[in-house]
Amino acid sequence: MKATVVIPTYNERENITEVIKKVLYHCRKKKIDVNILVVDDNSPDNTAEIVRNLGKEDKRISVIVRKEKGLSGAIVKGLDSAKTEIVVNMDADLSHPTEKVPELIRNCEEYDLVIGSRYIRGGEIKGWPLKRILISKTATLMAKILLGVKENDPMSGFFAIKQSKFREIKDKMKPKGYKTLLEIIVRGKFKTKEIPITFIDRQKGKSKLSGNVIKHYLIMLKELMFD
Ligand SMILES: Nc1nc2c(ncn2[C@@H]2O[C@H](COP(=O)(O)OP(=O)(O)OP(=O)(O)O)[C@@H](O)[C@H]2O)c(=O)[nH]1
Ligand SMILES: [Mg+2]
Repeated sequence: MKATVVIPTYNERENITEVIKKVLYHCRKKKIDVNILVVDDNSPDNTAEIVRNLGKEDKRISVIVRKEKGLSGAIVKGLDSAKTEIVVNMDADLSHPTEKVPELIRNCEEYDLVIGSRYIRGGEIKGWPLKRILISKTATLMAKILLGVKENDPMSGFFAIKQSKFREIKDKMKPKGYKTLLEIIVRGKFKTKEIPITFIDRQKGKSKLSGNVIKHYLIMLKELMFD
């Protein structure tokens, strides 16, 4: 069983080695042959250099460095560049449980899209202030009502997808897109499964969230509604 784990990064020097080691460990335990593909947007903190050095010792680890900046573009690049049919996307900051990677991959044999979900029974968020949880839940509810999304956590950054399915919609993805999974769900209408995860707030490194997230989200909702 083969898969690629894409990890988009911007200034994740403090997290990247640990997240890679943990993913490799859990996949080995479950007998999954996994490659790690980091997509770094030329981070000034040398994240890419760290990954390149890891890759010298372990051929499963590689890095793409982009000149552009933007999370969605980086994810699209990673999903498209992987050399396996099953591709996982996850954050570098250890917010997503690395031990769930094998379960996402296994389920992706049957389903086109498998979401690591905070908002189904058994899922939870640790460390977010109430305000942030409420904003996230409101955004999710709006996607359900306005876009007819059935999934409970369409804003998750942790999911597995079949590359062949992703490629069907790749050209429609907005390069400046904001919530990549939501865009994939709306454009793809794939056979989807959600698996509960515990999301833990970032412990190391700085948040990349800009002050304009809510505004950007509303613009994106409008675009997807009238697309
Ligand atoms: N390549 C690339 N990666 C990015 C960019 N922005 C964020 N990332 C990465 O995308 C993942 C999610 O970003 P985070 O900053 O953790 O976003 P968040 O989880 O909403 O916010 P935090 O509370 O800071 O954790 C992390 O692995 C980041 O390093 C970007 O512009 N380009
Ligand atoms: Mg994060």
